[in-house]
Amino acid sequence: MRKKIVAGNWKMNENLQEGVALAKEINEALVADKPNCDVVICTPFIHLASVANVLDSSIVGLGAENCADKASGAYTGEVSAAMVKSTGAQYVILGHSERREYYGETAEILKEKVQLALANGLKIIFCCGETLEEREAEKQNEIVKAELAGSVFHLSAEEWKNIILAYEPIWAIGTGKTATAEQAEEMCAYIRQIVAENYNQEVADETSVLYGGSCKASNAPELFTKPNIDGGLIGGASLKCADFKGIIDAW
Ligand code: 3PY
Repeated sequence: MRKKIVAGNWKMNENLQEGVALAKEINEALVADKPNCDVVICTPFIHLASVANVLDSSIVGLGAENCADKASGAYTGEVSAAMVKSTGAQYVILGHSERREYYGETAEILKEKVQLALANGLKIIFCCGETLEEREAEKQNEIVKAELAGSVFHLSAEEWKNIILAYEPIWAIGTGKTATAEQAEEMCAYIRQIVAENYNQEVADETSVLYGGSCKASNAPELFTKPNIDGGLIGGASLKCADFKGIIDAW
């Protein structure tokens, strides 16, 4: 059975002390009340090593929000997949629309990042999703398929075991607008279908497909009843322990 996952994406929030305190609070809440799903928190690079020290890794996984498309060398300001791994993190988010839009990350760049993350033993939460204009033009399936084909569909079935997909419609990120549970389910089902076409049905059935984009405790229960939605990638609502726990408790 594929994994149910709730993953937090802190984005560029929380200084080091605040981040460690939040991670401790989440860890304590989940040690006291064990989740029915895998839980991961993805933090800015500077938090990773300190947060790794306060998490019980059997209950809360840890991830970065990005990694470099180069292995090492003269790339001022970059953080490699190997460096991420050395902090104790097990996951990395790649392909978030904010990285694609604000930092020019193309399918080719993401493909390099995917290879390096896998080579360094990281699991990847790979994001895809369409803009409002693309949805209005009914191009959402085409866009999502191209994003996956451009960066991850070349992977072997063995490598694919380390891929978690996250469908994040761009029009629902940070806007307070959520896709309806039906819209989210429709796309997550389509994603599973194209994974089956590219690999096979068994691989597709084992792939966790998350929904992201203004997912919160109030809408998670409905989203999580949908057969093709295996959890959430959570932005703002992962920054408060009670809100994040409310989503985890929806499983
Ligand atoms: C959001 O919920 O806004 C996200 O972008 C999660 O990655």
